[in-house]
Amino acid sequence: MTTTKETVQKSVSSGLKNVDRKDGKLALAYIYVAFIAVFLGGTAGLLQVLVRSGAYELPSFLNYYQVLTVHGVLLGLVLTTFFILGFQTAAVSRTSGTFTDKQRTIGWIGFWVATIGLVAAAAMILTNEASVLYTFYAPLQAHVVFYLGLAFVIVGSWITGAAQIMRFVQWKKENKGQSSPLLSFMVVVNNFLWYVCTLGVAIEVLVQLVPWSLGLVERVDVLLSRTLFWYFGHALVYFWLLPAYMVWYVVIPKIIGGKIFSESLAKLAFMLFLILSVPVGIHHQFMEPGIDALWKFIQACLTFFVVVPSLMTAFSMFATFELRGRELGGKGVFGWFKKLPWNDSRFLLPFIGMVAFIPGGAGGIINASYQMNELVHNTIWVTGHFHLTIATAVALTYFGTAFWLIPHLNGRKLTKRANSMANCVGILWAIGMTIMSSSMHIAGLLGAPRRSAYSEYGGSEQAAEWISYQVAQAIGGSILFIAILVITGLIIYLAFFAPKGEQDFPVAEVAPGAAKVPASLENFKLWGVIMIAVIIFAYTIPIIDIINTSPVGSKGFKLW
Ligand code: HAS
Ligand code: CU
Repeated sequence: MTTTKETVQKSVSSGLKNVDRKDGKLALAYIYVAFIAVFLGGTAGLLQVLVRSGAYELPSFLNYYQVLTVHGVLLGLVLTTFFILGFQTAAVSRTSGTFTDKQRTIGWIGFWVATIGLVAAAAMILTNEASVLYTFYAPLQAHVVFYLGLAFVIVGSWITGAAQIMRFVQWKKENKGQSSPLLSFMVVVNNFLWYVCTLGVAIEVLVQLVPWSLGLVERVDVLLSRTLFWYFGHALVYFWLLPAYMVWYVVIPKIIGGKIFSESLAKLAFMLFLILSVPVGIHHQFMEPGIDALWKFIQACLTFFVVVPSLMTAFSMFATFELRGRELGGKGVFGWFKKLPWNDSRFLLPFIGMVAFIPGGAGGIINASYQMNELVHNTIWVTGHFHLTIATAVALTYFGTAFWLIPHLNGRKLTKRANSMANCVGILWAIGMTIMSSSMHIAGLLGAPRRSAYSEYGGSEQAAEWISYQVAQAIGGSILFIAILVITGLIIYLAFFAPKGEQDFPVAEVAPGAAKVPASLENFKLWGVIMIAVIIFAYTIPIIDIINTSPVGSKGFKLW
């Protein structure tokens, strides 16, 4: 077992250290499932844009909302959760050291629990028993096996997450008084965030939806279920984002030959996400009656606070790029820009993601601006927003990471040609998403609804305005589908056919002369207490109100 203090420390500081093969297998299992989801979910996406262009009709055995459920569940829930658990396992093993056999076994138990859950939920969607979209809002009612399947995915993620935390705690014990390895620290923050936010959806599913779909109770409190969902749902988007930030903060500086701008800033940003990601969920419910305007306003303000750690991240990234570019002789205000390694897919894909996150984040701020939300809520503008954030900033970072991480874990190499193909993915994605997401934003402002199949609304003039944008969406979406095919080919190549070799797992060092990280930033108890306090503040009164004032509840509906 390689868990002595010396080996652990070597693993933290050395440049080229392989993740242990056995840990790698667990990470790969998760990552492969994630990419099966990419292929199937991407195919569903293609069908959707074609339907909405008005030029294509689905075969009679498929309905639009079933396809949309496949798309949202596979890409929004499965790709993300499975990739994150795989990446985080590798990241902890790389920076805290190899897992013990016991920790690894726990990791595998989590994988199987999650995978069994996934298969059960997928079977329900495919048999058209659960066309309830990825947010499974009541009163749409799915088969109970769908809800239980999702619950298993979450429990599985808790178990594997626990193994990652155990490895980190072991490192802490063996290295008392030292500041913890940044990447592992970030993983642990993300897992804590996940534990606290998934409690909301677990209560929704187990206490409300399961008994209701079994027929044990007739009615469900819809507003309560949606509030519990969004207590989880907004933090969910940061659970997706933080692994991308891990790559931006820790991996990218190494790839460009630079250093981490500030470890303290990075740790502070993550702790701010920990305390602010959950108590903002009501910004998804501004338009819902039954929640007092004061609490909507308070959570709108908290949402503006949670923008701050992203602004800190933007600042830190610009600083990293500029410092490195100048070191290489870049002159003038933007001279450094030319010095970045544009041919390296490990850099290019996450970088395109960062660029997309600028309008994506700005759109988020518009959404969060209470009154402006009236204009965009439930329009396809919101779909445009999250295709820039999750489906570009985050997804392209995941893809660019998988292309070096898979060969790192299975002892192969990202060859020059595979690297060029990966760059093609980045460029196709940038073009396809610019076309698709821009037209979604514009059509949304013109009133086009989201989550709706093709309709001319009885020849309405307003609906006629949307058609050209829907055609543009189909063009953008088709380009994205070509990218998905290239991605699938690349993943198969890297998994089974790429030449054997050593592929680095880049982990940057901190800039020399940096001040020691303040101990308070490592104090999980302190930040945990603040987190719980803010959540209790933001949610207690709204939830009591909802429970006290809700009408009798709703029966289940199956509208598909
Ligand atoms: Fe959002 C709806 C508000 C971020 C995902 N969001 C959604 C939905 C999803 C989603 C999936 O307030 C739909 C849910 C559903 O199905 O109903 N969102 C925000 C805000 C932020 C935000 C304030 N969202 C995200 C992220 C997501 C995501 C991240 C996924 C990963 N969102 C909302 C609201 C709604 C919403 C409302 C409800 C709408 C409704 O009515 O239904 C913020 O976190 C954004 C902060 C980000 C920034 C950008 C920082 C920029 C960086 C890049 C730097 C670039 C560099 C490169 C260095 C301030 C870090 C520079 C190089 C150059 C060359 C320029
Ligand atoms: Cu949100």
